[in-house]
Amino acid sequence: MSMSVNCNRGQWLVGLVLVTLVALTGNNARAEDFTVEISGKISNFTDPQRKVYDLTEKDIPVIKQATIRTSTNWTKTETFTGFSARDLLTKIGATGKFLDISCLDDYEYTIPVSDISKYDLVFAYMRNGVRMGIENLGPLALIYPRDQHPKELGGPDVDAKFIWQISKIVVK
Ligand SMILES: Nc1nc2c(c(=O)[nH]1)N[C@H]1C(S)=C(S)[C@@H](COP(=O)(O)O)O[C@H]1N2
Ligand SMILES: [Mo]
Repeated sequence: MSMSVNCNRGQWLVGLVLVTLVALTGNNARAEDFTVEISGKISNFTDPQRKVYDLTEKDIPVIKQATIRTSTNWTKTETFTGFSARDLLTKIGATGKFLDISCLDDYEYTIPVSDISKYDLVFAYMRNGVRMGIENLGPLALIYPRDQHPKELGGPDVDAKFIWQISKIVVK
């Protein structure tokens, strides 16, 4: 009798620990989750009916990862890691000349695709090894290698291209 009581209590505790773990990891995963909708002149779709490629966590192992260590208008020298812009365009089959980029704060900016072939730009989701939440420039920020090309990329016109809180990209 006392055996079965102990056993039940043990099972109950294991159950409680498991439920807590699932709740904790579930919340963490959601806080870091992102979906950036890419549309326009692309030929690979995650949703062929809507003709969009939803860039998500699932693409991290699929698209080449790259790192840029640079200062920005809003940070000291830091390490930004994320999707290689060049490989991203290849994987989605982009054929346009411009990217119209929209942000969660309604900022919009258009960058030429030639910037991506000239400089290895990064759509970063990680800053100094820490995932970028929305409150921390996330979910994605476009990073130029400014410190590596100070003459060409040091001016205020390029500062406007360091686009954070990216939510949508249209290839034109
Ligand atoms: N999401 C988002 N990204 C943005 C902006 C913005 O308002 N929202 N401002 C741009 C501009 S105009 C500049 S100069 C740089 C730096 O902006 P800051 O000087 O306000 O930090 O970020 C760029 N990226
Ligand atoms: Mo700016």
